[in-house]
Amino acid sequence: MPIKNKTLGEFIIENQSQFKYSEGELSRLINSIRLAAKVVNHEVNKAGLVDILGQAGEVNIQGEAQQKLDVYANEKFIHALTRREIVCGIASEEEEDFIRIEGNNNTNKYVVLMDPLDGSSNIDVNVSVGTIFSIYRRVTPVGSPVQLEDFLQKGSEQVAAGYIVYGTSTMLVYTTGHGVNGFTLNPAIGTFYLSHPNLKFPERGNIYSINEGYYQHFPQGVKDYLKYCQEEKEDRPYKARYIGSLVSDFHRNMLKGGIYIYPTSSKNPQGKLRLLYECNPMAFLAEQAGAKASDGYKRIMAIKPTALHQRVPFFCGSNEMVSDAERMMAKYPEDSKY
Ligand code: P6P
Repeated sequence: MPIKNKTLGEFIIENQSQFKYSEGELSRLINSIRLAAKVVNHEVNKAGLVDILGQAGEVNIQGEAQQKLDVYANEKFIHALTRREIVCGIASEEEEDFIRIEGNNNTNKYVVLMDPLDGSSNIDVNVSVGTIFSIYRRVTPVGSPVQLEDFLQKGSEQVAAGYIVYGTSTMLVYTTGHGVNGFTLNPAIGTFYLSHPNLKFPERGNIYSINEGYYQHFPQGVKDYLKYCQEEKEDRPYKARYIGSLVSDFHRNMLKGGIYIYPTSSKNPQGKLRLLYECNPMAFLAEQAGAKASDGYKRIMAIKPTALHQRVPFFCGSNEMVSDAERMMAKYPEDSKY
């Protein structure tokens, strides 16, 4: 008889045998992310009191230095990941270079890449934000200091990935390569409960998410796709929904069906989103939920990274919708200007 309202902890233990490496390690990894998520969630939820508590850089009424929330989130996730003797290196959107964790004689086997607080500019206007994480096994010899190549692995090599969305409720959604499951935090007791088992993107939806303010700067293939979305046909026009927070747009599109696009433009010649800690983890989740993620031409998780903070164009969501967009992009050479 399945446990009613299974907790994240029970779910991890129940499923850790699926994890092809040492069973306990994944549990400790996900548990450290769970802990940091609760700490950050508490701070994000009181951000609205910042005028009382003090702006970033000031001293708040408790006499503590008020930090920018993305700096705060970065520190909390690094601390939680460092304590558990499993991670040998961390790369973060907030850190120029990767961080070596050399405890345990460099015998820790995992690297974590993260965007600790994506969409943080939404905080000031009380709109949801998220944390995105991506987990790999190191490829350099255990026992030696972690190297850049441990981080520059294709997305297809990820062993786990997920996000926390700090929205009307706080959810942790993750995959270890055996489907996608969503857990909702009960803030009263600080416990995540399995609320969305085995999440799947609908094959097609009627929502498209893109910043149309840059329309004039988009490649012609994107302009063609937007016109396709907006024309009067049997299932169109689609609805435009763009929150300005990748995690929130992705989460809604996964539940309802939809496509998220952040293309190249004359303003962002490589696109805006980062391959390693935004696109790859969201692409892993998308594929595990039966959907698709590409740069408009090729699978995101097949791209060989060349730099920690490299950017790529990102088309992600319901299979048939991403395929429609790719069909229009294919009419123009990949390096065609806007
Ligand atoms: P723009 C947030 O900064 C982010 O990385 C994503 O979460 C979001 O979808 C996108 O950038 C918003 O960017 O240029 O539309 O404001």
